[in-house]
Amino acid sequence: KIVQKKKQEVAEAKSKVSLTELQQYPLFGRACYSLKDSIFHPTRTGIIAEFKRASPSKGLINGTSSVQDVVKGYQNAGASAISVLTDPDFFKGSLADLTAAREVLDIPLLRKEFIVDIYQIAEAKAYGADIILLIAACLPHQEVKEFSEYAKSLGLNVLLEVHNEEELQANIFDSIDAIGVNNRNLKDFSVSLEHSYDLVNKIPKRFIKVSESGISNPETIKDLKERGFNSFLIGENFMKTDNPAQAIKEFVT
Ligand code: IGP
Repeated sequence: KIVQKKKQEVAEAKSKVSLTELQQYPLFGRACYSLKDSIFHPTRTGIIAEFKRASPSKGLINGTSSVQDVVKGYQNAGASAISVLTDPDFFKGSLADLTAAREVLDIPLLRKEFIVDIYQIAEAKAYGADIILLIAACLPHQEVKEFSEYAKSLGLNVLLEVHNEEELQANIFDSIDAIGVNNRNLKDFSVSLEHSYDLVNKIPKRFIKVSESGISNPETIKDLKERGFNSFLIGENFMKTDNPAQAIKEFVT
């Protein structure tokens, strides 16, 4: 359902700005930061901190914080990367948020989006992203391969999101940098860290391992690290407070 809606959104966007035109945007030519270097950077935490105003499961999470203040705070607290939702309907995000974040960051930036077309990958680059997300549940594996190869050709880092072993095994490609295990079930929104525990040892060694969603205390990170995760994608836990920048600071100290 979401895939059909996104395909329609892409068709509209393409009719306004062609792929060739996107390639002329100033940010399209920039060199991306390496996700791996930032995850393993000695003074950073491995956290990918997310700017998330709303979600389908929670509705409005934070309607007041400014994107630039929040992501700067995340970076100052030692985040290894920043995730910005660009979906307007379910998450109240935009490509303008992505570019605003880019302007104040010097760590990798993820365009968090349901990607169903190459065009959105070019858009990610043109609006300042360093990383794209590909969701295995939304894409046939041939497209995961094709899309990730295209992203690599633009110098982007690729994060593949999986929920189970079948999705993982079907989508192991050289063009993927990181594998994220989503602890949230996209059908009923229930969250369980068991997804991460089950899959971590099935992810081949060369991938950065990311545990995504439902992380709300530092002990969980310690536990996930001991089990082999390198990175932790956290949104709501910070965004639900009045001051997400302060919340991450307290979380990491
Ligand atoms: C963040 P949380 O529970 O910390 O807010 O989760 C992130 O993992 C979540 O926003 C997410 C997501 C997604 C959102 C993971 N995969 C795919 C939209 C689409």
